[in-house]
Amino acid sequence: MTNPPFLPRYMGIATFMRMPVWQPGEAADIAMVGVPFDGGVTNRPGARHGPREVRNHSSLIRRFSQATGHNPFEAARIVDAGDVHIERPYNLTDAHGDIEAAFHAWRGAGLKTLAVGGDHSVSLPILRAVAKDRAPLGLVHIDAHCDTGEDYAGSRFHHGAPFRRAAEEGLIDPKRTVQIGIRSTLSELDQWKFSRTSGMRVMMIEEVYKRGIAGAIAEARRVVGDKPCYITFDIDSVDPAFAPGTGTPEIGGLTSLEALLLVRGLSGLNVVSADLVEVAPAYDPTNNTAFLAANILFELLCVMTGQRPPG
Ligand SMILES: [Mn+2]
Repeated sequence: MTNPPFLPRYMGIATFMRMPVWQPGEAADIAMVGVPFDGGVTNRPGARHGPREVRNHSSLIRRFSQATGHNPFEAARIVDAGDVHIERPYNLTDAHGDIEAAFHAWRGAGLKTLAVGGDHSVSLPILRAVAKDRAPLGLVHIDAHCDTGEDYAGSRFHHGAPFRRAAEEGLIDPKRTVQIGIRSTLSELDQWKFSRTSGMRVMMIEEVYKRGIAGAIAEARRVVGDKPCYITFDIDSVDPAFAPGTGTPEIGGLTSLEALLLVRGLSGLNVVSADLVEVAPAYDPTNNTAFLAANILFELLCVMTGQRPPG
């Protein structure tokens, strides 16, 4: 077996962060997993191709955070546990069932998961598994959209409503949910009414701009507190100048640096698992979106492996 850190980064099979492929029964702490499903999109498809492209670009990630000195690969046993095998991709709720079952199995094996989507609808079946027996979880949700919408085209389940469903099912605590980076035009002025009426803390991009990243971090930490929480990062929170490879881009978003700093600032929270979603590589011939996603995943790994909050 080659030693990935010393193998040239363009060589070898492109697992997430060049970590070993996990086999059931092996001891590990954090499984990076792919969720190649985009049957829940309301507009442009393509996020099913996210995991493979992010795996490719994650080979560029090195071991240490230069900012904090943290090495997540030393702090925890991190593996690539492969993709959810979605046996029934043509039916949305069946596919969600396949996703949920896979995350139950990973959790049953004692693994925290860092999942790569897939459209944002996949966060709901993930939360069903991750929150089981310890619900409700707090939620840090970084996104251009609140994703707490009404039914769409006759479906309760789509990528614009997972956190409404998650709150209704008692998986997340709306009072310990913060949504950061929200912007864009709307179909209806009160499209995210559920966020407001359920008590979620919605931080629009204008507020992030006014507070600055440090202020946004402080507010997110206040809302979520010390109890167990989940982090979900939608790549469309970042401006399409940096991350055009996504199904529902919105201008006026975070810079790539702001996104890295924001995630890094969550260090010390009690994070049980996390995901990054909505990378649709076909819309970005530069592949910078997947490369950014890989770097955000590195920051999430640092947060999940006991990185001390930067001072
Ligand atoms: Mn989203």
